[in-house]
Amino acid sequence: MHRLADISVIFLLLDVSAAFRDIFSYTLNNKEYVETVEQPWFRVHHYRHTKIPAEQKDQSPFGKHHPVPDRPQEEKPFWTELEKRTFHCTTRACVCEFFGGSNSSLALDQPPSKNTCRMRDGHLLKPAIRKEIRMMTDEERMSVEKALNEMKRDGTYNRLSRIHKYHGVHFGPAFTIWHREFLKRFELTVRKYLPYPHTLGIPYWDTSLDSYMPEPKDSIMFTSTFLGTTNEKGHVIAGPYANWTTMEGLPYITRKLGNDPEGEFLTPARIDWTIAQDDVNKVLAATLPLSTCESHSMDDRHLEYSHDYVHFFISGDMGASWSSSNDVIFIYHHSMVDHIFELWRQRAQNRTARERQYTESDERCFPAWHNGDSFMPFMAPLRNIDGLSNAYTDNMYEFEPRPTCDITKQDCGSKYLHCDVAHNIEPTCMSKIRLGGNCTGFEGSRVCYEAECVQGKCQQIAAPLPDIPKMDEKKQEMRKIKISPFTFSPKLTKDILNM
Ligand SMILES: [Cu+2]
Repeated sequence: MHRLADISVIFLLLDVSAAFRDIFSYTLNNKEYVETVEQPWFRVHHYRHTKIPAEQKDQSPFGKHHPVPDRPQEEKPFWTELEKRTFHCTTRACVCEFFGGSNSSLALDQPPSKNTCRMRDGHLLKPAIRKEIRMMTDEERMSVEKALNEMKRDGTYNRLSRIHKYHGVHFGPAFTIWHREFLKRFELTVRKYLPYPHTLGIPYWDTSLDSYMPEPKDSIMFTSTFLGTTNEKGHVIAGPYANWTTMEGLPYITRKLGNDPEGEFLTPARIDWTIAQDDVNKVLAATLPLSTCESHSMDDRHLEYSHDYVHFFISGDMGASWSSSNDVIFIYHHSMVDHIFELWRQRAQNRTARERQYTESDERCFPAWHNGDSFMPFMAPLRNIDGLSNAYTDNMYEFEPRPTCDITKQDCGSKYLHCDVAHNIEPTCMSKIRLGGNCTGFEGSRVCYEAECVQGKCQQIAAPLPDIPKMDEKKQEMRKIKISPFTFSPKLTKDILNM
């Protein structure tokens, strides 16, 4: 007889306070058994994703393309005439008119050597560089913040955000590429507001750097230096995006960090899982299939689900697709999603496959607007399949690598990041923790930003920390370091798992 036949009850418990640990409880022969499994994927429990009953097709998000506007308002045109002429472009020569530059020919299919656009000041338009937000210099980050604020003030930010509000594509294979194209357009706009010459693109926020600190909401990201702070109602009232108006006419954006029990950041394990996939359907996945769909798995680690969990963690405006683009986090987060998508493309596909491989149309699995040959909602004349073009990252933008560190170079290249050598097999970059934040398990390390980790809390330091040595001095010092400043302790590892 099969062993499981004796089991009267099986249930899965995930103790929310025990991150990265699943607890399975079994009743066998009237006795209780508990199995604890440590896993790298999730730190909170997620309800299983389920298929939509086929008969509910038209009432469900499967069959409804547009999220219901919460407050229909007077509609201004979404795109300007200039944007309509240039925003489909995926070469710099083609998009040149948007920047008021000039080139020898405006033909769409320029070879790379002719993919030029000379700006009025004589500089050539270069591809935008997308950097992890903590890897930018303060000056670079502040210039992007300034550009975004100008866009917010003159209404451009909210005008573009409305395109996502009403036309954003989710729950299926076109999710990644629709957002890729939307971000490309948003980035072109940001670049116009940035002073020339520059190559800055929209930053990406790699939330896996914040994923395994004791309290992710204590990250340096949630201070006025980066994303800003909120009041007790969740309104963003300090930092670069304080008192931003919303598309719905509110005078502030809202975040409720950690309120949604399903919310969590990306984890390195789930990012690597996506990059390791060889089946296109595991990345361009049918994430909300009908019950009649048999060919698609609904693995909780799918990129779109992982992306959802970040929205849920921030909550407030970010918690719903009709309001998420109110918050600048939407842009930074989707830039990271696009980065993961590109890392997968580069690893799993050659140039030809990148432009051709797309999930096969199947109306039992996803609606027609996800099909490869369908127009991208609100971004015609582009079709979904055009979103797979190599031209995006050949011509328009590129990503700087995610921060890393190793045992010989325990430095992630940013004063806002910490190289953790104690809690992982490999040294890993993580975000620094803000003053007053929970740093349990990191005592003795430099995980606190301009503070010291004492008894599990980032506390004000009596004397300022010495200045970060300049590069040459730093290299010399590295040679002197023989042992890690933070010794591995199994007990500390256990503590952090228990938080
Ligand atoms: Cu979206």
